[in-house]
Amino acid sequence: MKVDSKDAKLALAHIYVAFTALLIGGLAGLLQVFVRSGAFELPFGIGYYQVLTVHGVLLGLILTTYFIMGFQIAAVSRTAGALSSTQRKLGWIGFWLMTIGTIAAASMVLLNEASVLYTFYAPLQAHWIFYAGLALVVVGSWIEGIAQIMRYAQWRKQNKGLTSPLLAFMAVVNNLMWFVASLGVAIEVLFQLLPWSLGLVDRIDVLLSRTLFWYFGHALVYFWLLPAYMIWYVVVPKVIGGKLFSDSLARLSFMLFLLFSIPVGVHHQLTEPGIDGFWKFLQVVLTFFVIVPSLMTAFSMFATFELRGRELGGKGIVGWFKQLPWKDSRFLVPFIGMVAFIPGGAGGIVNASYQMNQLIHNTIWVTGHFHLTIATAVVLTYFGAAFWLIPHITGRTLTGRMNSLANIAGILWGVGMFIMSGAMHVAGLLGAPRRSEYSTYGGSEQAAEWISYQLAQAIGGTILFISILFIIGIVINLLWFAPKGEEEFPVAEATEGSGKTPAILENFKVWGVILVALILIAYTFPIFEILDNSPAGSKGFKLW
Ligand code: HAS
Repeated sequence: MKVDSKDAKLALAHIYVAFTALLIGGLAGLLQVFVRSGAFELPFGIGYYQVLTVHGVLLGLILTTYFIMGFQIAAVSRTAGALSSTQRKLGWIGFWLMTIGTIAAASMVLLNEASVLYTFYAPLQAHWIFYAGLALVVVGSWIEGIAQIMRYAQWRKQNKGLTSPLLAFMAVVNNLMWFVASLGVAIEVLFQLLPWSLGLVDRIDVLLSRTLFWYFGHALVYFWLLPAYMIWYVVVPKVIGGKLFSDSLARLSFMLFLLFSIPVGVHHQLTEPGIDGFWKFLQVVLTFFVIVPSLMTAFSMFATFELRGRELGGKGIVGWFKQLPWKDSRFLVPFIGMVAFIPGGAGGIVNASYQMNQLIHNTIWVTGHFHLTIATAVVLTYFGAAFWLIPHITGRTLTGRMNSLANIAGILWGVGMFIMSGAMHVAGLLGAPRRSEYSTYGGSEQAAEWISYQLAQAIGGTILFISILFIIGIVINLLWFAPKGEEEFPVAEATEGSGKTPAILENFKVWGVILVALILIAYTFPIFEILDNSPAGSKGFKLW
């Protein structure tokens, strides 16, 4: 079963941009850890926050969005069938809008007109073209999402009464979550940031803009995560020669993400004045609900691995573990990501715990948290998938040599991240701030405690950059030089005993109503109160 060749071209276009973003964004990351160690200064008047913006925007927003769209298009085409010409046209329109937006936003960052980091918090004010560029990226992704949903709807119309292909269903859930979540940032950009940066209004309501951002921002992290979960649930079991533990469990966990990803954004604002403690508490409780589908996923993955390991003759408590295909990079690289997600997720639970958040908020602990989650669990899974997806599309094969290099890259990534992220977590607990350049803070004793950890971050960051060079080398090989051949797009079936999938799990109307109700409950009063107590607002600042 192959991805249609025209759809493959569309997916491949996304892969090019994603891995270009990885190279440039990774280089920016290397420069950052050097600057923060205190042993290096950026040349040619380049600013630390400019480089930090390049890093966050390219890796957090561009690499992810492009990989996700490319992967999901390939996944829908592979499992629900080739896109129609209208659907494919929509895909290309979306791709070009995203690309024009990326070029516009990137130009502003390079011209030092938008060193506002990837969260573009007001009252830091960027050039309006930066905001317009990011808006185009979001609009482009909506159009691409619509194309995928249309293909899924067409499949369901043609196959009435049947359970839809799991991967296509999962892509649809991720797109729906993305639409509802990105409405928040669209409103922030269109009605607040653009008029303010164009000089049409003088001041901005900072709390409102941050609340709209985080309405979007937390779901954004699950928009990154769900494609990794698609690979964990559907691809990895096939790679190890096993089966998906349960189709129903996988669909239920995705629906729970749809419900609970959005009404939880205030857990990023727990220290922010202007939101009543009750609403913070409510959103913290809802945050604990969104942990459940990840625990279900962990359970399902362990079950899949154990069932397969025992099938291969593994005995005892850990005997099955040894039977897994440790030399296959399509398994090992995502697996390293899964392992990293255990401390990464546990750190998230600490962050979400109201009182503990007071200790870690705005410290580099948070940076450590998201380097374990997005920058390890998620991106290692993307890389593991790229190692079969690219050759599947280009009609080439992953050779034994490239497979070994891929394993080395994954292990280097794991080691580099363990050192860098571990140091970030500890330094954060000692009070080291995030989003800050190297500083001795006037020779303060407390700041002196952080320096050794910053050096460790530089060591970890360097190992990570070496891993990026390996990965780029493998991608180049798979794109243009690997031997011609057939590479499988692995899709697992569910185990026989797992039962029929209940139709309710595909009833988007029911889940949609619950989603809207939860959002209204979690956000109506806080937004009303913010508007009601709205201050004069802030002028824009350019502190770089
Ligand atoms: Fe987070 C901040 C809470 C998950 C990303 N998070 C961030 C930021 C980012 C981010 C980018 O409540 C910074 C934003 C900024 O710039 O300010 N996060 C959570 C919680 C979860 C969570 C409760 N985060 C993620 C994921 C991310 C991500 C996923 C990216 C993809 N996060 C927070 C909070 C903050 C925050 C607060 C704000 C902090 C502040 O004050 O600023 C949960 O979803 C985590 C649940 C996950 C688990 C782990 C399950 C484990 C699995 C692996 C199984 C392993 C296997 C392998 C099978 C419970 C599924 C077998 C292994 C063997 C060893 C055999």
